[in-house]
Amino acid sequence: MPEVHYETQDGIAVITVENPPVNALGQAVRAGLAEAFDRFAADGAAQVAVLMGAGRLFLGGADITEFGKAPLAPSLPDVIAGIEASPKPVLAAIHGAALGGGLEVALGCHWRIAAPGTRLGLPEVSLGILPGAGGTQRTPRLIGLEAAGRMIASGKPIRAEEAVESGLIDRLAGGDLRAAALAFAAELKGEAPRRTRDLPAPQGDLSDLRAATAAKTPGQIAPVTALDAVMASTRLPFDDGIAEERRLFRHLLDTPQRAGLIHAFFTDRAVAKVPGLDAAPRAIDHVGVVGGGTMGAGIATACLLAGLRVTLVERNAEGLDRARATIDGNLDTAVQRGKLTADKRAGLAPAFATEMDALAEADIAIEAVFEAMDVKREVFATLDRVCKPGAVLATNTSYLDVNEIAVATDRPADVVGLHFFSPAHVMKLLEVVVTDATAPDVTATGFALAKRLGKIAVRAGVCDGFIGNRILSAYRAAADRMVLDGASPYAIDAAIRDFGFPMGPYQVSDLAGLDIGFMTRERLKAEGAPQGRRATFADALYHAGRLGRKTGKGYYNYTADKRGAEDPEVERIVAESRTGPARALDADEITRRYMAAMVNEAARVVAEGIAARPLDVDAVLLHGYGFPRWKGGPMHWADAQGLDTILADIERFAAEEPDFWQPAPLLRDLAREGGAFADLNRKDTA
Ligand code: 3H9
Repeated sequence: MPEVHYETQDGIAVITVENPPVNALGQAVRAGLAEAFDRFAADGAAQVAVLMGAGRLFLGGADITEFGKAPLAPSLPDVIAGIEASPKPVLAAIHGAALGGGLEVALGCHWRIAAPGTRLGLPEVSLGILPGAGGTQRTPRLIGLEAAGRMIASGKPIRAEEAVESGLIDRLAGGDLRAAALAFAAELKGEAPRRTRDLPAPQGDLSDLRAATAAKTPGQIAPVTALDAVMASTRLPFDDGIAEERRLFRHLLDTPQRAGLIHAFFTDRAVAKVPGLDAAPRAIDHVGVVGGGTMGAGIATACLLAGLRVTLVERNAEGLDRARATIDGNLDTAVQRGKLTADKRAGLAPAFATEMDALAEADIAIEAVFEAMDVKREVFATLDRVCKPGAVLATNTSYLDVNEIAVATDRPADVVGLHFFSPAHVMKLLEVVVTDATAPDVTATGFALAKRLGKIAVRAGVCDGFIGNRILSAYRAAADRMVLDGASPYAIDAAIRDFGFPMGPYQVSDLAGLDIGFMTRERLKAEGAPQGRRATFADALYHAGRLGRKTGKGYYNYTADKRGAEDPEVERIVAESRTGPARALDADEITRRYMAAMVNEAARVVAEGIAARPLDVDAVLLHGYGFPRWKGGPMHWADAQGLDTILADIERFAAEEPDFWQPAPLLRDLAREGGAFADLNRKDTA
């Protein structure tokens, strides 16, 4: 049960919020705070109050699980107004983090002291809302309009060291925070409260920041609306500014973007809780990487950045030189981007070897060699021979059958797929591909490694493409069909960007290289996979040497414009590859087809157990494929549209091309029962 403790010491009331894990400001905490400050007002023995958080941080903000439900009194703005109105001084003593409503509580206190390294921030826009408990009015009064605007529109926390310079906090605590706070409070005895609301209204204008924010966060409502609330502080008296903030906050609370972003927040945390998996991970300290191409070097970089010991094996000295150069480049870029200090960078390097025996003591070996089954099987047979008992043997394949790779060893229970996304030291997603034989503690080790690397791991079953690439190939096939039917690739890219993806599918092709898609089509043909209508225009571009960015031309022409210009030559090649008359498809129709294909295949992936829950699909598309976070992922988005709407679309498309557009049974059943994908998340995580 959440508790707000009250104790007095030497004329100082110490009020401590204890609501693990993050001291969220749910109804019980708000009521407890109001009661504690009433008690302080009436307590003749207490001249000053110190407000603290128990556990690892001060206050983590409003209780996000209450959003979307009926509001419960007392409201956070009222509780904060009560604290600020206290006739006796109140000091916030902050450690760990003060976020969102947590920082707003601190701003309602009269003074603030923080432990070094504490993070202070107003991250509400990342949840689709704005600081709704006075943050947009008090922050600019304390630190100025521009600094407050930047902090609120970005949602990024700042460190206490920076906060003390800007005036957001008054002091850094040396040593023990409680002792430092009590000493500060003793100085404040008899002082008149210093209320943020009484500071002069800030002056200035945020039009430039608003324009820059709108350009940086296209499609999102919260960041610019938050700036509108901050601007209100310049023209309205404090109480009217608070009322305006409240109005805008309530408006955002009701938007689908808020629902999508909060779904994404909880999804990021829920994916690690794999239903039925409770094994402890194996210890990982020493990582072996086999293969030093872009992928292997990226994996090695990610492990080095996480402080792991790395040994990288390549076939020969040239291979090692290439790997070394790539890793050096990755680390140098990390320094340039401020992600790594030059000092730390100097100590980071893998051990290099040309013999697999060098992996004898590795706790995990991650293979990232050429994507061919015979090559992989040979590597795994060798790993089986050289690696110590208990080592995890992982493959980074993006589509090959991991079951088949596993049986190249005499220890298939130790084999798992770890599908990194390129660049592996940057991309957040890791698919942990579990075979028929993978031991639970090996799966758990994949998740533990991901956490260590700062990545989001998602459990996936074995199939061609696992979760992400399998769904990608379905929506990409829908896009290709639209091109064959009459849509221009540029119109498709534009519609998909408008939906919120950073790039359309043909821009992605240009980035990846058209040879990749061509090779996949050839492979599937050789494997006898059902072909359907082939993207003949993509073959024609490939044969014309238009392989994408790397050759200067693909779907777009990069020779004059680095961002890529539309090219009439491509329109001609596409038109020539059509077998029937071109028909018009508008942006709405394009988006409907693209999304229906994505959701339909995702439903199959869930029904087959390739993804354990719909939320696992959402996490994969959000972190690996650029799905707009404020739409929550394809399954959340589909629920928000109504599954009956998606089903009706698929049935309409099926009337034209039944081979391709068969409704997934899970989608059809849920739509007919009036159910939602979210119901399956709840059932499996209960
Ligand atoms: C706000 O304040 C609005 C106001 O302006 C206006 C109000 C009127 N509520 O992340 P972790 C759960 S908006 C409920 O793994 P960490 C989380 O789901 C809020 N639950 O820990 C997880 O649950 P589980 C502004 C929350 O140490 C568990 O706590 N605040 C909340 O890696 C542990 O979380 C924010 O946006 C919450 N506010 O990181 C801060 N926060 O164990 C959001 C967490 O069942 N929170 N949970 O999976 C964070 O950024 C991180 O949780 C934090 C700790 C940095 C605090």
